[in-house]
Amino acid sequence: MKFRKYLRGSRRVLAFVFVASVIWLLFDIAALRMSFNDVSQDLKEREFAQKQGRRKDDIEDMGFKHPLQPVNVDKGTFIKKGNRFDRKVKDVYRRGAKARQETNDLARNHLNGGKAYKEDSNRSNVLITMKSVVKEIIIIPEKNNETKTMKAKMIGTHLDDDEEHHRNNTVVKSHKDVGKHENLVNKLLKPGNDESDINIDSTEIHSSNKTHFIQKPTELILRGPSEEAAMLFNSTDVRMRRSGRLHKIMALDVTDRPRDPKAIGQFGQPAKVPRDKEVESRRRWGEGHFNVFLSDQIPVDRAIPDTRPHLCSESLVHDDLPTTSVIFCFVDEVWSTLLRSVHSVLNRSPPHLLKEVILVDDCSTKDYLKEQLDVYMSQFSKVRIIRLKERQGLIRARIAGADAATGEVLTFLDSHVECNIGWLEPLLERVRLDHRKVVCPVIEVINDKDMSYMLVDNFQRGIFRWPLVFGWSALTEEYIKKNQMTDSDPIRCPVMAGGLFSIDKKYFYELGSYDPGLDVWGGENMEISFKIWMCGGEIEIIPCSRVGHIFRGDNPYKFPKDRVKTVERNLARVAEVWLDDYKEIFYSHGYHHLLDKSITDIGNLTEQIQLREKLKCKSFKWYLDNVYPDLNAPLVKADGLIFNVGTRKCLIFQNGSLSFDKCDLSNKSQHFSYTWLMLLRHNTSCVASREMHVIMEPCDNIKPHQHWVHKSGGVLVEHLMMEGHSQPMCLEAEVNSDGILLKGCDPINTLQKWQFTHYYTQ
Ligand code: UD2
Ligand code: MN
Repeated sequence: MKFRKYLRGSRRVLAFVFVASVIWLLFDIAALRMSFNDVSQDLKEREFAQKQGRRKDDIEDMGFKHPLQPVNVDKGTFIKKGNRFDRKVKDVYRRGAKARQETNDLARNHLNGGKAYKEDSNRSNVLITMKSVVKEIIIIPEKNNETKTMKAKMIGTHLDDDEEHHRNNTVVKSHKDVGKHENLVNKLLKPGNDESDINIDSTEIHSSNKTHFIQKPTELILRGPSEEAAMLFNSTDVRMRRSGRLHKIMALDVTDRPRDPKAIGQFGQPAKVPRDKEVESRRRWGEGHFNVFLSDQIPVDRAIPDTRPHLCSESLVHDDLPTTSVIFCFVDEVWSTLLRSVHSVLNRSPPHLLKEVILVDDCSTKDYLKEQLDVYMSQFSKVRIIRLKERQGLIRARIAGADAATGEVLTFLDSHVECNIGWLEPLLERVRLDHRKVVCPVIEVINDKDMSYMLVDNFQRGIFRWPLVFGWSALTEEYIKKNQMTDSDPIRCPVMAGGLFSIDKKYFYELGSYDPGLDVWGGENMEISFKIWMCGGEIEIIPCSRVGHIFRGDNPYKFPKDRVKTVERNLARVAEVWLDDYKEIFYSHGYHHLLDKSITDIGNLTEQIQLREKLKCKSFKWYLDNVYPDLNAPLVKADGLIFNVGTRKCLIFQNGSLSFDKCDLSNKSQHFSYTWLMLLRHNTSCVASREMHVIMEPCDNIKPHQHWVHKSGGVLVEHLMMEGHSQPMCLEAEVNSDGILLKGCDPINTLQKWQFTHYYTQ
């Protein structure tokens, strides 16, 4: 009864207000807790991601997955989101009907009397006698289509119906010819069949098991052991090349032996693990963090689809390109992928341009990479192996490789790649044009699971996001249109991926090579990218140059020290040397803990800073404005006046103390900024708490009592909350004295709400 009395009349209203306030307060406390949790959860997640290695973070979560166009060779189409890329396989295995026509002309020339090689007046066609190319013809009757009847695949080339004239000259013409051509192929494939006379469409093509076609260097295919090919080129074409004229990019693809079209993974097709080998294949995954079992089954010199944009095979390069040393650094690389990498360079590079291949063994632990590798590589006079006595990490290993190189241009590659047809000349052409151009091939994807060769989208450039995370992003259509770009034009890149690029050797040393203080792995791509751009160079992706790379989910080698610590230390070195004040953005993205140099030793930076001065490199602001204007990189999070909602006055710092005054944008004493590292800064002084007082003192990023959490959303929106207090403490304006105090946070108190004139981020 008594209780009811209280709930009568105006008391009822009061009681209701009281209960509502209590509930409101409870909600607030819960929300506050949640917002703290948010912050710490966010940090925890970052930490976790770092512990897991940055890769997942970089590639998947941040939308940096390599933009793939998977090619399904069987179906003959590219499949991407609902078959948007309906390109036929003929586009992939592109060698042009014209080129093939010439191959046949050459064959005829040869068989009409040419012996070792034959040159005609306006081009240097070459034929040499080796193993049979025709052995590799396969005929595939096309199902469900009577008129098209069949396709022929010749050394990785699909002959399609739009290439009628070519087909007339070659193997297959129509359905009714199937029998005939099957006989032909059978005849050719018969073991020990050294001589065959084949009659196709009244064109007599004699084929010998010892015959190989070497196409004129401006066009296509060079087949035969690379050393022999090298001799040939040295003897015939170097003369031409030194004359300084132009020629079409050479599409070389040399093999030591005929390629078995049925071999696993041939033509870059996906390979499959047989049922009874699944356990083994799973067991061996860890050796390289990709399908090592399948890699070992795939020929080390397999053919891969020529994925270059159409215009590439027609584009011209200079005859007098500089030579290059190709440098592979590796530690505990899988045998078959290392070999495939080396073979792809030997087989698809014009021999006169390939000065040498340098293998830098970064102190591998695997036995097969010692004597067995020496023996294997001894068959190639161009391959040299350098053994590092101590594990140096890829950065210093690259420097060691560069020091040993004798070519004019250094070409760095990862040790699990496959260089595609015509990959080298387009790179060297750009360096020839300007020795400060640093050029990268398009990095295509060798699938880690089935080892298939996969295309990537066109018009991708290398970029980074905070905190210096590399990724790819497509050029906008607007940009492409404005610059009238075709898919074979070089693409300027703010940063490079890091693994595959060519650089003029002298220029590399002018730039001070890499910062040798960078350890093991990571961050060196940022370092060299900033250095190149800010010190007068350029970075380009060259779409006519394509190299496949196995992207792995994890590093298959050990880090001498902690992986996360190694990478973040490298990044901090880069940020300190190159980012000027923008380094704060880097640190603010989960790397606050690196700021205190007494805890994290990032090493001595004097030489790097001196180098930047010596080279008179431009500022990071210049880089942002000119190279990467689309990056969101405001120097501070917010600035201008700090308006207090409750007093409707602005914070002012004058005569050494903080107070309030009528807001006046023209009054410099009212100008503050809220930095990435959570400081409330006025010139070099910052708002700090001392017990419950608020003072100004010299800014210091590592002092927690200068850190203010200021959010544009959430519960304590517009508050300035002190970081690191057990009880949430906020800045509050004192109405009577125009002073400023530290008080317990109150979400609805407008005296604790502050607004900056400009906000630059969320
Ligand atoms: C990418 C780059 C890689 C490098 C790295 C960041 C591509 C395709 N790859 O990571 O070249 O820039 O980002 O640093 O752009 N290695 C050594 N010693 C070591 C560690 C690695 O020699 O201590 C070798 C390793 O065997 C490999 C190469 O360095 O050939 C690159 O290493 P990765 O393949 O693990 O790097 P990746 O592709 O994940
Ligand atoms: Mn790699």
